[in-house]
Amino acid sequence: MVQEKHTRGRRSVPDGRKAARHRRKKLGEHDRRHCNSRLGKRVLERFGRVLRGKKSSLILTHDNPDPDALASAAGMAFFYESIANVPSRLAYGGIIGRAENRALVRTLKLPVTPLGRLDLDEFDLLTLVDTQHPAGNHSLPEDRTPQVVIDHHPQRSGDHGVHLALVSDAYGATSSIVTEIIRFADLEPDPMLATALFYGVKSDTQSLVRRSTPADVEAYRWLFSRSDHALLAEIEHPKVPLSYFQAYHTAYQHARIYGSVIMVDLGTVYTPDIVPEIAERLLSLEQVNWSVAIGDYENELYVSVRTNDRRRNAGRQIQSLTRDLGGSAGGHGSMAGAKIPLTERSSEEVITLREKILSRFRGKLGVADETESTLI
Ligand SMILES: [Mn+2]
Repeated sequence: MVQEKHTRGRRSVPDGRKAARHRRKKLGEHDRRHCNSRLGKRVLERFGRVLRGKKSSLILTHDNPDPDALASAAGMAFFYESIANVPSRLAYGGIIGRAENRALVRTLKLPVTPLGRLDLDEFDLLTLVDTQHPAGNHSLPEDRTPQVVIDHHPQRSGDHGVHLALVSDAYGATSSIVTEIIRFADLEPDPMLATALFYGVKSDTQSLVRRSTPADVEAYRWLFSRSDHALLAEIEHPKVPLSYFQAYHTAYQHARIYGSVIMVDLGTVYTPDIVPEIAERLLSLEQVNWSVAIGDYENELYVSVRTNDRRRNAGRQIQSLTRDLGGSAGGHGSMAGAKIPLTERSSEEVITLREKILSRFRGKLGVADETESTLI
């Protein structure tokens, strides 16, 4: 039993040297010193072509950006500045709500601006990070096409007109892709940027425990020695507002368990990213394999789904369950989210919608006939 576990562990995280030797075979002579990278060897040339003659770049994250998105944006700004002298503005839609994310921006002094305060016409280079044009979870107007897209979510169709798309779910974090780009260019990030990227990889992969690949392990290792661990500790253990404890109180009070599924309607939340955080927390309950949390913020209903059932795909579940509700949805194997507009719905319709979503999940997850029990 112990032996079997050991073998399985080794298979999922292959020996670094062996993996490097394997990759070295696939890459050309020129790239030998970057043998850990999975990017094509022409990636720098491709960036060179896109950046040629550009004066001003805008790097946009997905709405309500997480550390991976923010760090990736900062990393790309550093890359553009270093290889082509092109200055960037970093922008996001929605809000930076989670205490850790606010601490990341504050502590590392990331110069991010809400997209609404910027004039898109002032930029001749548009980059999307940690999202894709058709994903629908960012604030880039439909009629704008980014020239560059860097993302680790499953590839979406319809990304037409993009010059350079580095989209691969062979990475657990966009920060890992950005780190490879930086290494490819032989650049050395300062400790602030290294810390941001390190936290991006760490938080998106839950310290390499979930959804991590050898590429993430390599980025993590490389960034670890360059990070400022005192700053990192400040970011990871921030002070939180009173509303944070109130949100958890609501969650524990209203959570309902149906067999191996736990669900909660959080009502109106103080920040959208408390919804996935609570879904994540509830999944840690013994015997629970699925958690669903919903909550509204500024006339939008946020839905988060988490699972530790490796045979099922949370992203597919949420897409099939929310497709007809007029929102956008996306996600990976174990985590997914959706956002449904509530404007143009009466308060009665909103109540019905919330109940409908939760009951659809119960049906789809096969617990419609399970008796309901409370968490506390
Ligand atoms: Mn990410």
